[in-house]
Amino acid sequence: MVKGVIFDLDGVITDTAGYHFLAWSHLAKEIGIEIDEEFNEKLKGVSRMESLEAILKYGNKENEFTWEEKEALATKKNEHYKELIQNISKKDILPGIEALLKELKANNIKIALGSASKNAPVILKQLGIEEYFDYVVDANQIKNSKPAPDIFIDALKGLNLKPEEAVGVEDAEAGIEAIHGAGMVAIGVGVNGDVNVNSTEELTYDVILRASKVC
Ligand code: B16
Ligand code: MG
Repeated sequence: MVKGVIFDLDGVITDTAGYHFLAWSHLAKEIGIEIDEEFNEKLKGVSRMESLEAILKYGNKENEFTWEEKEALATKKNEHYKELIQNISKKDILPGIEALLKELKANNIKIALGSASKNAPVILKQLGIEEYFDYVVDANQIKNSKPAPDIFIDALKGLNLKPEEAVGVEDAEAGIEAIHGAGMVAIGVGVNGDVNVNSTEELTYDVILRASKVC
């Protein structure tokens, strides 16, 4: 029987991918690189610095910047991103998610957040759903980002659960790999996991129970 669910943030709880894309494409343009939405798919679930490295590689500019310059570029992107997300609120919670969080709570299922975003705590607060979460881990606390399993391993520890007692929910390939690396069953939202849904609207308590039977 499932005792806990570990949720990804961007693309599962709320959709900030569009804001990440706006901020990255603006920065990339400044250094002479054009990125499109198709390329942006590759950045989902990937850490800030690794996203920048991927963009530089895509534009054949991976050897043009020092580490300090790269840090400055990443900070600039994040400042722009923070401006873009400052008006995020309850209306931006993806369909079905708050009802699911309520149902999980009512059934005594523990809930954690495992996000590669250093902005995750601020976003959760803006969405007004922090009280549902028994444990929150993001890239501020964990060195190795997805697809490394570290974030999900830490979330399991935080919930005091074994891998076979929890399921992970992700919208990115890197995240599914991280959930599997932590030894858990993965539910894919628009991405291939062990149990799949097309959108968060389909992510019901029944789907969680179905996934837990795969455990
Ligand atoms: P930040 P998730 C990930 O969040 C995003 O999917 C990814 O596009 C982003 O680059 C990463 O967070 C880092 O975000 O710059 O805010 O630290 O999907 O793991 O919740
Ligand atoms: Mg995501």
